[in-house]
Amino acid sequence: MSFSSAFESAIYGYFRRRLIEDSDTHEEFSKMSCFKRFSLVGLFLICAGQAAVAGNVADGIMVDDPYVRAVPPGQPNSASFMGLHNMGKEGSALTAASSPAAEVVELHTHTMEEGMMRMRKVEKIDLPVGEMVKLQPGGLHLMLIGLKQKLVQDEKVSLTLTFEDGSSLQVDAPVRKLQMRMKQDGHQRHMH
Ligand SMILES: [Cu+2]
Repeated sequence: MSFSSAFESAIYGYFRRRLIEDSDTHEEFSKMSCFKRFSLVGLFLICAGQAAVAGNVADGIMVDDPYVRAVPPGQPNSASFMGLHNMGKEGSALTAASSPAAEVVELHTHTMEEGMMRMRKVEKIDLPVGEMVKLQPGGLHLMLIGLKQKLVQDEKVSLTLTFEDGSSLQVDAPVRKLQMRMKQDGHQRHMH
């Protein structure tokens, strides 16, 4: 039995009891119960519909090609990249991330300061509705600080992404060697 039919029979049962108690005529009962049943079931469906539309941010986020950069053993930090496609109804933002593989995961971006690329922590990464935001080397990334395990190539690292509304999403990101060559006179540690 579906929820709505259970709901309907509960309402029907209520009005049957009313009929017995009030000794109304059968005709009056039928008219009233039909009308009330219709409006109450209708109200229930409207509420259910709104809940489905509102949903939560995590349900509308599609994660594209997540990965974690492989780093030599002993290196304390790494970074993770992915595309975040907001397919929901409203704009939102990524506000936090965590992983069992690192002490802390921060949201970072890169900025050019005095001709040098530097990375900087950001409070959130905006996710405009309908857009794909790319976390990629040299740009936005998730910074894995204080690695707690070896990052073995092709093994998966679990990441939890938390959005502005508090909803969260779990992502399994494989460890991959970075193909890009961005090493320049000693600044390579800023490059992810
Ligand atoms: Cu960083």
